Amino acid sequence: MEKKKTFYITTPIYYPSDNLHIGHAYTTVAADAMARFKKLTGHEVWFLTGSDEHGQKIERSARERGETPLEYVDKIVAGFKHLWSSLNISNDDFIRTTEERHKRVVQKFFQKLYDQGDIYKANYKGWYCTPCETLWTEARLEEGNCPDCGRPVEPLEEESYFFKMSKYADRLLKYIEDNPDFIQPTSRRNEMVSFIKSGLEDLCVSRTTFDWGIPVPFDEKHVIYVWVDALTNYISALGYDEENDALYQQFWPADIHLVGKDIVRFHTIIWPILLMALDLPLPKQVVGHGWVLLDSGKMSKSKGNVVDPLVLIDKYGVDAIRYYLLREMPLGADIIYSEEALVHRINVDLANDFGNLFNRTCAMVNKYFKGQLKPPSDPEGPDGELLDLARTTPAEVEELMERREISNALAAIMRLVGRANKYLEETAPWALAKDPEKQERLNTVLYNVAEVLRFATVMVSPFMPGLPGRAWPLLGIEDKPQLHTWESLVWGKLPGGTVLKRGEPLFPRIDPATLGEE
Ligand code: ME8
Repeated sequence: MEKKKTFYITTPIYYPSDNLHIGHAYTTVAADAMARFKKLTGHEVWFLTGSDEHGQKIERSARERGETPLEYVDKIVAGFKHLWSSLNISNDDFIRTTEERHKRVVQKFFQKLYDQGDIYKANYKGWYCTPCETLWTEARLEEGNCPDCGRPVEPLEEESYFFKMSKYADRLLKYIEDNPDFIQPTSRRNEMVSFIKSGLEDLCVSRTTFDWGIPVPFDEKHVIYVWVDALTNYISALGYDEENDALYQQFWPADIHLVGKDIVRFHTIIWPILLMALDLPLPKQVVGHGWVLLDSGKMSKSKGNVVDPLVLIDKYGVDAIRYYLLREMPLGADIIYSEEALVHRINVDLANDFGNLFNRTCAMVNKYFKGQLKPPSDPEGPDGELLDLARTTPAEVEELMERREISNALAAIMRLVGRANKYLEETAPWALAKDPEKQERLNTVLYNVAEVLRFATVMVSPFMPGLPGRAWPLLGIEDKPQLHTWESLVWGKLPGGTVLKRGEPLFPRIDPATLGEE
């Protein structure tokens, strides 16, 4: 048997300093859609997410609440896991940086860099942004504040270990030039290239003024810098440098690190250089997506404007929320979240277009043929255009997903759904039904639309994984898994004799007047 191609995708490991909001949910849902899509199209997939539990920020938050850091993060991490299961996330593993399996790998990693002379001790004098967990030299500050988030920084002077990052700058630049897909989208790549060209400083990789972290193995009064600790999760979770490293052997290098644009720099400069220093393969691609913003700017607990995904799931259903996020966010761009836009998207695409195509089709097949379709006759009239679109859409979706354009991939699927709705208007089965001589034509028209619904359901399944379970019974093929696969998207596989059922609407229309009601 041919060996399946592998696909390893990761999300950032989130800080358990607070509960997650709709922005974090976007990253994980997008990674999940990519993972599921690759699985559907025949890959061996490993999908990793987790929590980044060390560092000064977490230690402070725990102290403010009178808890130990571990007591504090345990509760929040349980919330992360609950959110991911509520969002139907199919991760294969969840790594916590407080786990022994992670700490061991980080310490060995650090020790190797030290042993080969890439880490040295010096005095650090600079500035620290605690929310970003980032050290800055005076020259990089913008008006005295953190150049990333604009918040105030704190002076820092301590004895630290440094990693010789500057030594590898030219090699990294060459790698980025030789691998134009390494940083996506291109706008992010350009930013990173100019950041490197402006000069890389050596990286301060240990701290002594707090102790919530992984100890430096050869000097225990230092803890390892939280970003070095965190980035290593992508290989520690695979068992790199451990006795059982089968997952590492199978899945590294990662195909995609999906991250928000705020942390592209860590993933495309610090992380590849750390790997390069140890002669390890670099991730194939880092995709930096945009932000989910609110009218009032970025979501933050202190502004009290955080959108809780669990509330939305309760209200609108998980598939609708996933669809909204994935359809709305073009690769690399920001979106402004509003509940009005969410409801509008659900009503237009899912209730009026997709759900309605199901309702109309199942209702007509039941009314005219007591539910049972027969094999179609030869195509005529507008059939050709519909069939052509159905035949070409899967390849188009695959190509768009390869370009990481999730929103466009969904738009392509919805174009087929929209075309089928238009086809019903053009062929007017309700008029054909009145003519006893047109019964064969009526069957063909309804068969074609039912087959489009099968195609569309298979194609949207990675994005709305809850949908197929509700849709297959309506199409009468819940017990025919061979018709749910990507390979089954060959026109005409829906068997004649299939019995379609009527059911509850898949996506009930939401009355915009109910907006804001809990
Ligand atoms: O940065 N819109 O964790 P974090 C879209 N622990 N995405 C958003 C968002 C928004 N408004 N807000 C957050 C960390 N995100 C580190 C990562 S990885 C080795 C360590 C998403 O909890 C986005 O993906 O601050 C961003 O990169 C991530 O959450 C940051 O999560």
